Amino acid sequence: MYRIILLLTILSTVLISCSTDTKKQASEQPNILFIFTDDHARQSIGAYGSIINETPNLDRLAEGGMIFRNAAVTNSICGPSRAVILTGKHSHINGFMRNEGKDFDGAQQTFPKLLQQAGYETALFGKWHLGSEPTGFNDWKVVPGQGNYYNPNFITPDGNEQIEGYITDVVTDLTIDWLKNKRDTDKPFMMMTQHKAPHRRWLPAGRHLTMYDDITIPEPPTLFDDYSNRNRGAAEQEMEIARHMDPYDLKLIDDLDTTAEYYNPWKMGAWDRMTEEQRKVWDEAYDLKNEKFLKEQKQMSEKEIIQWKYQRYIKDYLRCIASVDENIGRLLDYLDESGLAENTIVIYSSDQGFYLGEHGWFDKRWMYEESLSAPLIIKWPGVTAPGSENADLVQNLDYAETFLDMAGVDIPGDMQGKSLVPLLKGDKGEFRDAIFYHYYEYPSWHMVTRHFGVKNERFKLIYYYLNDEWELFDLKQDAQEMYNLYNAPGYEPIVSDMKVKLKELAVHYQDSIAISYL
Ligand code: SGN
Ligand code: CA
Repeated sequence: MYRIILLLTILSTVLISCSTDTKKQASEQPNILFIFTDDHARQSIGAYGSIINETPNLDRLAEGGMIFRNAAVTNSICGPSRAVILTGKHSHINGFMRNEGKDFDGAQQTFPKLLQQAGYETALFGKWHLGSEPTGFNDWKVVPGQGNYYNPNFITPDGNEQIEGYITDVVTDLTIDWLKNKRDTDKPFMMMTQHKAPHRRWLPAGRHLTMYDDITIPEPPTLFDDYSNRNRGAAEQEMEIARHMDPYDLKLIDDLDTTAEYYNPWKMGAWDRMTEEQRKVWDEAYDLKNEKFLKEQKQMSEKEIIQWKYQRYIKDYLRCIASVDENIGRLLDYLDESGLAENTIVIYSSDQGFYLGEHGWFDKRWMYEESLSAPLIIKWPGVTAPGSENADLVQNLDYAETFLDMAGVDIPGDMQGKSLVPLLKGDKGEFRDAIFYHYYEYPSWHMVTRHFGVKNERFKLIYYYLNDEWELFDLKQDAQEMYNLYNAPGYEPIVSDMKVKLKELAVHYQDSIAISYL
């Protein structure tokens, strides 16, 4: 009898200590689910005040956590944004300054590696776009380059594979399958679910192809911008809905002229990869709409044609967002059903913002608000007040530090951002008085000239160094950034203060190119 009691005592002590251990781990090392899209503009998220679509699942995430109203990137382009996130360092330090160029150096310090060392299991599925293979992940499957919307190919540690389906669904399936069946349940996880959608050429899923058919989406007030009062690069870019969209963007692909400059068999690939069934659904959705336009366009004014292109573009873009939002719902449901939700931090962001017709544009790259901004929503159960908001000047430079801090891991001194954890806990002190930005990819796609700049809570100063032109915007008076105040009388003290701040930040972040111009 005594022995049995002893055994029971030992057993219960073990059980109690076991469960305290689990609790300790649970509270100290939460799971992290990072859901990341490609080119998702905040203007198309309900919680950010969208007037053009609804995103019930992103809104649900925001209602459960904190929405950042002033999150920005440091270099508004895909690969570079991803490299900044992985390293917590500006592009000139992590070495990945532009999409086109040398591969990401995967041997360097990244937050997934540091999380692994701290006991996390790490996984990444979807778009990667850094040239070299992922490092620091226990499991990964990434699309080559930009990837394909339909029946995508994946590069995996065990070779290549093609998965039938629509990419946003496939990437979510891979995520759920890993969480459910593959992960080591003794370890906390860091999961990076990285969608291709809504990247150009905005190919929606079959089930969304006729969504919005019967409505007209409101146009942004600057759709017909004439680029006066701005640096000359604003008029010289190649990202206008009016002039730079080709038949692939507009889904007018049936009668392509194979001798035209835009003709590109690689781009046909997007359509050729569809199964017969997928193609049938596609054709049924677009054929009649296209026929109508092709017939009517001869009678349409130039303005009406731009308006038609805008509607075609924005509807396809929003249909891609519909797939993203649905799949976020699936993931959140899975976390709820599996009991993981309670101890899983969910983050939603995108590699940069995007133009949804503002200034007549699509694409990104500029330090102007639409492309500088990124959505950032974080739900941390038990820590972040549900439905809370933050307006601090945060950047994607801060994500690595934040993830490490969430996991209780020391932030290396050479990372350049700051943890957002105090903000998530409700700290209201000043976080940062200004942010620094530098875009390099020129000449290249869309011809946005190189620039760097500084933004504080009211003003933005940008220097286009190849053209030696400056811009100053007062975001309070001119949220659309239509009037360059750089030479306006009365603004001299602001220009000079902003230049001081710009130099201070260039020095602080050790940006030798920027320093050489200041
Ligand atoms: C592709 C797109 C461009 C886009 C870049 C960079 N062309 O080259 O429109 O700016 O990607 O985008 S496409 O014909 O392939 O659609 S990024 O998000 O990867 O930086
Ligand atoms: Ca992108």
